[in-house]
Amino acid sequence: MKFKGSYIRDFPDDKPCILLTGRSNVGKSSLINAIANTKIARVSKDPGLTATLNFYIESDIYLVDTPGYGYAKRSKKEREEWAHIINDFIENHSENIVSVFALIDAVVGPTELDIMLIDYLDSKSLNTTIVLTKIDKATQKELNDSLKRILAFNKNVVKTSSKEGIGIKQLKSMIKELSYVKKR
Ligand SMILES: Nc1nc2c(ncn2[C@@H]2O[C@H](COP(=O)(O)OP(=O)(O)OP(=O)(O)O)[C@@H](O)[C@H]2O)c(=O)[nH]1
Ligand SMILES: [Mg+2]
Repeated sequence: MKFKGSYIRDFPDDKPCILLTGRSNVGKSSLINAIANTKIARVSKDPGLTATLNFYIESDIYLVDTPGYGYAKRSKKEREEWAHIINDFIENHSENIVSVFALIDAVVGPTELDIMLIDYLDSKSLNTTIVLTKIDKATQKELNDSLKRILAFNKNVVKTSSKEGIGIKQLKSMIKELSYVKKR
């Protein structure tokens, strides 16, 4: 996997892409690193690190790291900017988005904003997979609760830990499959 840049111009219109979405701190950038098996995305324990789209290419498909949402300390302006960045990309590139990996923290479970986002993705008829993150950190009860609440979305769920490399192989084979899909 290679980093291609942070601007729309770094994304060729004819390529398929997978969007990674989720709350600040859910582990989007860490997941990119786990898939790449190297530290190409910046990771931080402080939420709100990734502030732009970041494009990565992996076997002819782009993975798009997005800024996280739901960070309480963000200003209204920053929140609006987030919505603008995401909306803009989805509106203009919906044909290229072959899938969305919607990350949900296994410890926290789906939040109100996660639910709103998934509803929005559904309204755009985007193919969404729920990626449960940080399962190494969740107790059995937390994991079961999160899974139970996610069931209602009726989506494919992949349980992962970037830290322990759980579920990464499965995601990689999904990405490979999706790279054969040229456009929606
Ligand atoms: N235990 C554990 N910690 C993780 C895992 N994945 C990520 N983290 C930690 O969670 C924190 C946030 O990770 P990031 O990958 O930066 O999260 P992000 O979703 O990219 O955050 P923003 O860029 O702010 O939206 C870091 O301290 C990571 O080390 C995991 O699988 N297990
Ligand atoms: Mg990030």
